[in-house]
Amino acid sequence: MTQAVAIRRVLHLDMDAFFAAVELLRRPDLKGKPLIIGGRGDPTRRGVVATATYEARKFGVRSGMPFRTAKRLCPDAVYLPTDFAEYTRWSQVFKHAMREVSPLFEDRGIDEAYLDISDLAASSEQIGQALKLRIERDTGMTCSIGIAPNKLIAKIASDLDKPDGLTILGAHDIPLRIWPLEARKIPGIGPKADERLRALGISTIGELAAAPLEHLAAHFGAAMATFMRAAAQGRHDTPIVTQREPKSRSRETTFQEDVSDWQQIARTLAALSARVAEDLRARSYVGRTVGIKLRFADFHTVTRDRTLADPTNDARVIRKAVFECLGRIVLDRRVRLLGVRVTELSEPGAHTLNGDLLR
Ligand code: DCP
Ligand code: CA
Repeated sequence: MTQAVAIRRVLHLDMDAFFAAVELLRRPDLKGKPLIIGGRGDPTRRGVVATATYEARKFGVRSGMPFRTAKRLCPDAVYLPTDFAEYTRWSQVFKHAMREVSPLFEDRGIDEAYLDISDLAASSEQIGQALKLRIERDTGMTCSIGIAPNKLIAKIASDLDKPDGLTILGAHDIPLRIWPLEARKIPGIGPKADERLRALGISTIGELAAAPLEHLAAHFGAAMATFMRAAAQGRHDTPIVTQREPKSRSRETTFQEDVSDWQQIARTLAALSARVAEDLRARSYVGRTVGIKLRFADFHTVTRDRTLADPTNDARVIRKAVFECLGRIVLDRRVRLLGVRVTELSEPGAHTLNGDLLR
């Protein structure tokens, strides 16, 4: 008797030179030029490259590189500052297109996400092509897609034919397409682990797949050894995690006794702002609209909100907006409850973004 084994199809999508591609939407005159995005966009000041166009990458410019080094490698590049609010906005556009393909969507940061397309009727080729077209139509930007039997191989696949790639791999393609790659192409194998693998004579994914488990475990511990070898063999079955984005974060407090002291109201709102900011930072969210809620002793409740130019999780920015909202309420009665809420949240992403973008 044969039993049908459901073959998973996981799609990983990664936008091409994302920050730079967004900048080119409003500066099409810069198309084809080496372009570097980062910090304040001023190469005479200290800064780090967030990303560079493929034209600049030809000179060796890479994400995370100091401006100084980039300038030496590619003296003629054009520099632009990062505009995180704009990247977040476009991030939501391509993710919306993905969610329409399937609700089995996993957000992995500002410019990448997974979809589980196992149960769709269309072929992987059709799904991948249609999604690329839709995103190009909606955003004017290209992306690279990998489709494979699991998340890990799909992510490696999306990187194989960048930019504007579509790479579809079945289990049978793994020996030919994945095994020749360097072991550090496996997400989770960093430069240190890679170096230690090389010391053991293992430099490719194929060599890792064939290494005896005990041998690996002796150097990396059982858990890491098992993960690495299974990943290299194409065995990796973590599911798509479809966490719904929270719509808002808020904190409120009810006084033991109703208050009329303005100082105490201000202090309480400042503390609530700090707690909401901390909560946002802990979850790596930024929010665009800050609001307050104030309930008087007679239960009459008023709210005010203010939308910021840039999404934030900075306590000082939130507190300032909160006080502006407070200024729009007439405090003519005793106050029973105060609340602070930040809405229109977005996720800066799983990437280690350059420090000036976050926090
Ligand atoms: N980023 C950053 N600092 C880094 C790495 C990335 O600020 N050290 C930002 C800028 C990138 C975005 O995150 O545009 C996405 O990162 P990717 O690694 O996916 O790089 P790109 O999208 O720029 O290029 P690629 O075409 O290689 O995906
Ligand atoms: Ca990218």
